[in-house]
Order: sequence, then C-alpha cells, then structure tokens
Amino acid sequence: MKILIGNKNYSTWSLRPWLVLRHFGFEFEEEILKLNGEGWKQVFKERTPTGTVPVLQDGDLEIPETIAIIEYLADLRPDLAVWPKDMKQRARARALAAEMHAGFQTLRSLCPMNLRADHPDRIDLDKVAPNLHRLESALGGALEKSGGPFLFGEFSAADAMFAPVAARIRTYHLPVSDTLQQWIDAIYALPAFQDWYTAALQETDIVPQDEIDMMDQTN
Ligand SMILES: N[C@@H](CCC(=O)N[C@@H](CS)C(=O)NCC(=O)O)C(=O)O
Repeated sequence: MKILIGNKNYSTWSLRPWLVLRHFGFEFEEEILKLNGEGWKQVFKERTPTGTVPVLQDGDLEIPETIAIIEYLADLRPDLAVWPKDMKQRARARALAAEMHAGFQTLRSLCPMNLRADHPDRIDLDKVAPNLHRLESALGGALEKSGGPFLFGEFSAADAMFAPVAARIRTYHLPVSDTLQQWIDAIYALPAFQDWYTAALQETDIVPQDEIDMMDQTN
C-alpha cells in the first residue's frame, strides 16, 4: 500500500489519512508530490486522478479522496477502532468528519496549515469567531462526553480529520477553551503526529499560497 502526499508542512488533506495509517500501524510507503516548484500542477495532473493529494494506492485500486481512504482503511481492518466501535459514537464521529470536510471555510482559508511557522496576532479574530465557536461546541461537546483525551476517548479518524485544526490554532495562537487546548496538546503528543511534525520541520520548501505573508489577503 502506498500513499501519495503533499509537503508535510502544509498539506492538511495528506496529514489526515497518513495519521490513520501510522497511528493504527498499517504497513505503507509514502511519496511526496511537492505543492511547489515549477510544473507541480502538471505533475499532480499526471500522477493523480483528481490533481490532488492524498491518493492511496493498493494494488490496482487508487483512492483519491481523504474520507474514502479512511473508510477503506477501516474496512480493511474492522478489528481496529479507526472509527469508534459503538454505532452511535461512530455516527457522531462520521458527522464531525463530514462537517470538517465541507465546512470551517473561513478558518481554512485565513489560517493555512504551516507547521513550521509561529504567527501570533495575525488573524482577524472577528472573522474566525463563528468557526471557533462551532469548534468549541462540536469538539468541546465530544470531549466533555468522552472525558478525552481524544474526541471519542481513544484516538480515532475523527481526531485525524481535525488534526490540521489543532495545528492552525497553535500556529496562529487562536484563543480556545482549556478543553480544546488539552485536546490540541494530546494531538501534538500523539507519536504518529510527532513523526509527521518532525518531518515537516525538516522541510525547506515554501508554498506561497499557504504562507500568510505571501498569500492573497482578500478573503
Ligand atoms: N477533496 C480532497 C481534497 C484534496 C486537496 O485539496 N488536496 C490539496 C493538498 S492539501 C491539493 O492537492 N491541492 C492541489 C491543487 O489544488 O491543485 C480530499 O478530501 O482528499
């Protein structure tokens, strides 16, 4: 099994299924397709079905969508709790994952993931307030019910889906409750996340569209 991913410093969609692969102990290879450099878009078009990463390759199967990759991994190993074992908890976890996939647009566009960076006081908090408010109720609510440290107790695909949010909150010093902060600390302490983060810190490529000093500020 092989996963094509983007630069670890920047690629939020790659981080999510990679965390599931690593945390749950799947055997896999990875290849980074850089989201920068001359002709990178052409490389993406040639190497991936949708012009985007991540892509999971398993024999003749090629899966280009994050949630579908995670579902495939959960199907491959039903003995692992990729999603929570309890059916109702699983439904809640999948709802959160779907909300992350489709929502939080302001946070995603104004606060690109940039693991190497530290950018306090750069974000207009009024603009991201509705997204932060929803994070507090969605993630905070799950954490209060489960008692933590992760959204449904043990680390699951729901946490993987929101891991880039943890990174954004940390990089841009966004204000969050203690409950959310403890979850962010738990994400950063997860060995699988640490592996990704350590590799991200060693990267030197710059993706201008994800650098707050270089990106289009007209949002
Ligand atoms: N819907 C896709 C989104 C994937 C995506 O947008 N990936 C970004 C990298 S984080 C990408 O490949 N961007 C290249 C481009 O937009 O040209 C998924 O869920 O996996």
